[in-house]
Amino acid sequence: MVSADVLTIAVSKGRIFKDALPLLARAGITPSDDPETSRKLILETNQPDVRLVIIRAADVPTFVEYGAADVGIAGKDVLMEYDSDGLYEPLDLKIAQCKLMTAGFAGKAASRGRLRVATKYVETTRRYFARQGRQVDIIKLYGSMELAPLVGLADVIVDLVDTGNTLRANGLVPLETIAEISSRLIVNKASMKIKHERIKALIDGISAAVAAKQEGKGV
Ligand code: PRT
Ligand code: MG
Repeated sequence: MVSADVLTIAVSKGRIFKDALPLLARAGITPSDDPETSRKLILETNQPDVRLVIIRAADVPTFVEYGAADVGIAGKDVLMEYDSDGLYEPLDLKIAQCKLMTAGFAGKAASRGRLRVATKYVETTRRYFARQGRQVDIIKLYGSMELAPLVGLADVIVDLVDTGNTLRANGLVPLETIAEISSRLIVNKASMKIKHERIKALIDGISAAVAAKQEGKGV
């Protein structure tokens, strides 16, 4: 449960952690260990009352909604799929940016039957095609989505695309953009009330860091 004196921040290692680190640093928070080399799942920070919990990207909204963490950093792709109104999403961190897209073979005629779509984003994919009134069969995969069209498992995939290199390497092309993705700061609703001052200060600090970085980029 939410502890009254400690602020717990949930974050996944990998690309989100790497990009979030400088933002947290500018907000005054420096972890004591590197999660890429440490096996610790709870990292202390330079602030005695702030700690990080290191979890799988897709688990971040769950930890925050249930109050196991006060705050979290999660990709919009994960939040769309989690689809809960039990969280606040006060800030776009503009990190780990990419697009959620459909992809498949270039110029391939639509198959006669229902389109078969392989993805790990089942709910988001279902909503996207339903909104367009297109009937599809969705095949849930946990990874290596690009393989599905190559071996005849699906006609198209729905996956994240950044440079497009992964698609290209597998002879696929990006087709339709479903959503622009970046990582968001999310906050537990009870924590937002109980720890309002501290969370407000954290949001302001990180928000200033995001703005400074965007200015540095000339955005
Ligand atoms: O790795 P793990 O199974 O633990 O979980 P995860 O794959 O969800 O975590 P991670 O760290 O790989 O991704 C975390 C978050 O990073 C995602 O939820 C997105 O919000 C964000 N992100 C940003 C990306 C990418 N860009 C991205 N390019 N996540 C994944 N990719 C993958 C994509 O799935 C594809 O395989 O990179 C490949 C495409 O990249 P390009 O450059 O070849 O187009
Ligand atoms: Mg991954």
